[in-house]
This record gives sequence, structure tokens and C-alpha cells, in this order.
Amino acid sequence: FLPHLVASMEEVEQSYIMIKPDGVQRGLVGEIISRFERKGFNLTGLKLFQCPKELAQEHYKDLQSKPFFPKLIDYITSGPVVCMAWKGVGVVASARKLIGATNPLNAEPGTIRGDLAVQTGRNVVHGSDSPDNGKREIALWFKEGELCAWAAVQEPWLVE
Ligand code: IDP
Ligand code: MG
Repeated sequence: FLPHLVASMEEVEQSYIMIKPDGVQRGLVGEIISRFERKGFNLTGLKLFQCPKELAQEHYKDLQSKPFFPKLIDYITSGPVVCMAWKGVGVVASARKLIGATNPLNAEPGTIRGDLAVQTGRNVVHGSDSPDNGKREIALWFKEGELCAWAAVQEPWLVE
């Protein structure tokens, strides 16, 4: 545990990544988490959680007027999700690349959606689309005390 490193990491970008109910039901939790781990990002929050409707609506409030909104809320609340906060240099944009296009049929092979999903309405994982939304979403899904700031021993081998 290196307090100075943890302090400097407070400045580092964070993304809210969530394994959706289909990812949990299909047994893809380990597979998905390992892709972010292997890339070199730092896990700062992790929980299995049954999401209430109100929280799903707040999380996706920008999509409120879309015709698929009610189905989206049913989907996200249909079973437990895995909530994660990931920290690292460039994590927001990089996580979006690892996740792949919204429609899994358009997602490149090698991405999570490209490898593991077929439909937009069952695309297994969420990732924040901007650093500001990363902060907003982590604050929405995690309570105080649920996040851990820690420095991985590999940190100096990942960031010069
Ligand atoms: P993103 O998850 O790739 O950022 P957004 O456009 O932000 O995509 O949409 C959020 C989520 O809403 C998608 O991941 C998907 O689960 C769902 N969604 C988006 N568009 C559609 C659609 O046309 N039909 C059904 N579900 C959709
Ligand atoms: Mg989005």
C-alpha cells in the first residue's frame, strides 16, 4: 500500500463498467472482468446488485424519450448486474473500445460485444461514454465506503 501513489491516482480517470443481467446469467462475469484486468486497469469497486427500476431510469435518463426505453429498463432490472468502477489512464475511451459497438453485430471481433453478443437489446456490458459520466455513474451506483483506492504492485510497469 503506497499512500503517495494512491493520492496521485485520485486525478486519474474512472469509468463505470457494468455487466448487464444477460452477462451474469450467461456466466460471462469472469471473462469480462479479466479483459479489463489484463489490459492493465485498476479495479476500485465491485459488487453484484439487483438494480431497482428508479436507479435504472436515472442511469439511462438521456434515453427516456426513446421507444425502447421501457424495454431497456425491464432488461437492466431483470436480474442481478455486476457494478464496477475501473481507474486508469485513458480508461473511459479504452473501455469503450474493449466493449465494442452498441449493436454487437457491428462490433469488431476481439471486443466483448463482438465476441460474446448478437443483439443491441442483449449487449452484455455497459461502459461510461465520458470521464464526467464516469464520475456521475460511479456516484450513482456506489455508496460512500464501497470504493477502494489502492495501488497495484504492477503500476510502475504499466505507467512510466
Ligand atoms: P452504449 O451502451 O453503447 O453506450 P447507448 O446508445 O448509450 O449505447 O444505449 C444504451 C443501451 O440501451 C445500449 O447498450 C442497449 O442496451 C440499449 N439500446 C440502445 N439502442 C437500442 C435499441 O435500438 N433497441 C434496444 N435497446 C437499445
Ligand atoms: Mg451509452
